[in-house]
Formats: sequence, structure tokens, C-alpha cells
Amino acid sequence: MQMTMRWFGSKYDSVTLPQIRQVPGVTGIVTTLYGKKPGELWEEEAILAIKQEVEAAGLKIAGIESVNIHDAIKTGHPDREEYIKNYITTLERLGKADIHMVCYNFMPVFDWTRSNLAKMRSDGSTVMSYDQSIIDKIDPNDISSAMESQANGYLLPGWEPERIGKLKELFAMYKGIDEQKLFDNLVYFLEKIMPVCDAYDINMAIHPDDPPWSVFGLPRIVTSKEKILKFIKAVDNPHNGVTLCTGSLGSNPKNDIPAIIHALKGHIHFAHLRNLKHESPGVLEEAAHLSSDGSLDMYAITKALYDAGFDGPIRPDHGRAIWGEVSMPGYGLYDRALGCAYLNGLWEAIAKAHCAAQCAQC
Ligand SMILES: [Mn+2]
Repeated sequence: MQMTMRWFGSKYDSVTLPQIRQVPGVTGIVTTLYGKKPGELWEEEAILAIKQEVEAAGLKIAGIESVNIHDAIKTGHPDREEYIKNYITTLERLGKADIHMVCYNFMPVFDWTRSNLAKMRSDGSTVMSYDQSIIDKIDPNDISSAMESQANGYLLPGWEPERIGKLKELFAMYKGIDEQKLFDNLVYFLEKIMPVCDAYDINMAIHPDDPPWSVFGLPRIVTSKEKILKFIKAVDNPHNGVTLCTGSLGSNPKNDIPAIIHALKGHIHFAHLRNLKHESPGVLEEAAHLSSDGSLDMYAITKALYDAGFDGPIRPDHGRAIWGEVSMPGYGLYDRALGCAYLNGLWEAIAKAHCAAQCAQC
């Protein structure tokens, strides 16, 4: 595995590449052209510029998170052909720049959703949290201003104001789109892009829905082991894979994450590791990465990745806001650096125990 951190680019991120370079064991970042709208073509020059900037800091681009999918592709609108063409060209340009992993999601209208971006915990840190009863009371038209007002002045990933500003149109586009149609549109998209992924060895890593259930009545299809296996099997190609996000999948306590990892062996191209604490059904908050701070067994999850032969990038995903740091919610330096150190420690212990057990056998 390769330990990485997410970085949004020098214009958008409070954390710098030289800071990331000093986190022990971190050799790469995952990034994006953050100003790009879903569906927009990525220019070669822009891709090479960010690559050079990252490499000049002594790091590597381990993958892109994300190249976002236009709603015409998700809804199967006739315009999708044009947007798929753009997507293929962007993938081709990324492949030529020696970038081989692309994260994306297939969530209708809204990307990730939270009810609170700065919930105070007993130790004085703040975390992002989710309470279904609060979401149920929010008009979908008000959710973006509720999220934006808590974003510390940063642009939130997946909440592009131009797109979210047209919520009525967006909801109208998804009228009549049920789970089956969304699934068919995902399969259609994947079949179209697999040839370019084969040509440039690009691993596509779909991000699970966050949270993994329907929000505001919109369909969601990347929510459980069974549903993920359905589209992995529908487009039978090793480049058709997932981002194993423990926080998103783990929001539903019924998702057994080590079992999901084993079921998806060979199709996990990227891992987001974080912990969360379940309060009651539909009520949860993010936690420090340490197993004992939340409800997920991070040792069992890391061991399952190791045992499944996972060799892609891992990132510590969201962190708490600690030590007075002000950043984009979830993306401060301090707690994610602690997360890297902890996850590197788990990985080293698991790898060495595995080697010792093998030596004992021979
Ligand atoms: Mn994630």
C-alpha cells in the first residue's frame, strides 16, 4: 500500500505540500483540478502543471479524487454522449501523465451529506456528524446554505455552488430515475470507459454513497456488499473497482467491512480509512482513527486489506479539528497526520506478524 493524503491544490487547501511531505510514511497525495465542474474537459497543461507542482515537493500523485460525473450521465440524458466523450479524453490525458487511479461517485444531486460540520466532542475537538432526524427536517433547498455556513469559508468538495444553485432543475432531472435506472446508467458509463482504462491501465474506484442510504428520496446504489458486487459483476473488468471508504460504508452498522473487503478482493483500488461512532440508528459522528475511539475495528479492517493483497493508495480520510486548527471541515493537517501514523503502525505490525508466522512455518 501507499500512504497518501488528500490535497485540494494550493489555491484551495489550508495544508501545504511541504507539510504533507513531513508526515512520516506519506509518499503521495490524491488530488484533483478542484476548479473543474463535472463534465468539463481537463486540459493536458493543467494536469501536467499540478503533477509538476506535486513532484517538485518530493511527492507523487497517487490518483485523482475525483473526476466528477455530470448529472446527464447519471440520469441517462441524451447529452450524456458528449460528457462521456469528455470523460474519456480526460482519462486518456491522465493516463498519458502516468496517473492510473481515478475516484468518482455516482450519487444523485448531492455528494456527501452531514447535519453538522463541527460537532463538539467531550475532549474539545470537533467532528462532522449526521443525524437523520435533522436531515428529515431540512428542505433540500436549504441544505447547501446550511453546509456552506459551516465550511470555514472553504469550498466543500462535491458542493459546487454553480451546480447546487440549480437544485430545482437537478431534482427535475432525477424525476423518474429509480435505483434500476441509475444502475443501468452506471453500467452504460462503465462499459463506455473501460476501453480507455484498459489502454492506459487506469483503475476506476467508485466511492460508496455517503451515507449509504437514500437521502431526500433520491436513489442510491453503492451502499452494501450485495449492491457493489452487482455492478462489479455487470462490467467484468479488473479496472472496474471501488474506493473502500470505511466511514461511508460503516455509517450503516449492518455493513461488515472486513467481509466486504474479502468479497471485493482485486477490485479495491483505493482506501479511505476513518472511524466513526454510532449513537443510535441514523445518528453518528466521526471519530479519531483509533479503534477505541469509535465503533469500527480499524485493526480488523486494515488486516483484511493486507490479507486481500491490497496494494493501492490509502488515505486517512477525514480527521477531527484539533489544536485550534482552522481548515476545510474534515481536512485539517493535524488529525489526519495522527491518522497516518496510526494506520502506518497497524500496517507494519500486521505485515511483520504475517512474516513471522510464515518464517515459523519454514
Ligand atoms: Mn470517503
